[in-house]
Amino acid sequence: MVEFYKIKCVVVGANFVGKTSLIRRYVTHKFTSDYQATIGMDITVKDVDLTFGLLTHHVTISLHDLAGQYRFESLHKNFLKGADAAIIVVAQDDPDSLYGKKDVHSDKVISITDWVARIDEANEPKYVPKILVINKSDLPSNQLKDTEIKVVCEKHKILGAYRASAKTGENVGKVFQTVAGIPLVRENIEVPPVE
Ligand SMILES: Nc1nc2c(ncn2[C@@H]2O[C@H](COP(=O)(O)OP(=O)(O)O)[C@@H](O)[C@H]2O)c(=O)[nH]1
Ligand SMILES: [Mg+2]
Repeated sequence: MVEFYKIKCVVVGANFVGKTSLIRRYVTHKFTSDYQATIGMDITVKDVDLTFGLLTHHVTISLHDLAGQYRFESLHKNFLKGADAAIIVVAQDDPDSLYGKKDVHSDKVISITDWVARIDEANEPKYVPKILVINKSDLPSNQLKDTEIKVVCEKHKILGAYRASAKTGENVGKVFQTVAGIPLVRENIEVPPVE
């Protein structure tokens, strides 16, 4: 028995944290170190099969990759609208990607708190499940401790947080498998009638 689901998943986070690389790693199993800033947005469609024993669920995820730059902020609301899931990406060697900052080029780095607020605002009253990815786990410099990540996730009701690397592929599959599971849970939850 196969059930089909289609979801929109937005991938957000500061510039240079590895959003495009994570998507590319998951979809093409490749990593390139040439840096290509995303202009506007890219949409990549990926089919994922989730099998629970005898049952297989076929989930089509359209991954929407947004340029993180402040100057594209006017695009954000339309981009975020209709999201069924969100992947928020930070880089372990860049605490600003978690906490936000104004940088030297007066290009604002949006904090996770702000991303969560924007995602929720664009989709209210619908709740959008969110996964945090702490990317670049292959780098020796880790400036984000588990304890501080957990504090942020609890505050924002984030569903899962994975340390991952687009470079080595560590945990990348798990991130997208978790996303693929989101529509299954949402559609199948039923509130029992009050007796
Ligand atoms: N070491 C390391 N570098 C990465 C990783 N992911 C991305 N990068 C590099 O970080 C830079 C920005 O990546 P990109 O995917 O374009 O970031 P985006 O701006 O968030 O889409 C590029 O030079 C990538 O090669 C990773 O997991 N480990
Ligand atoms: Mg990009």
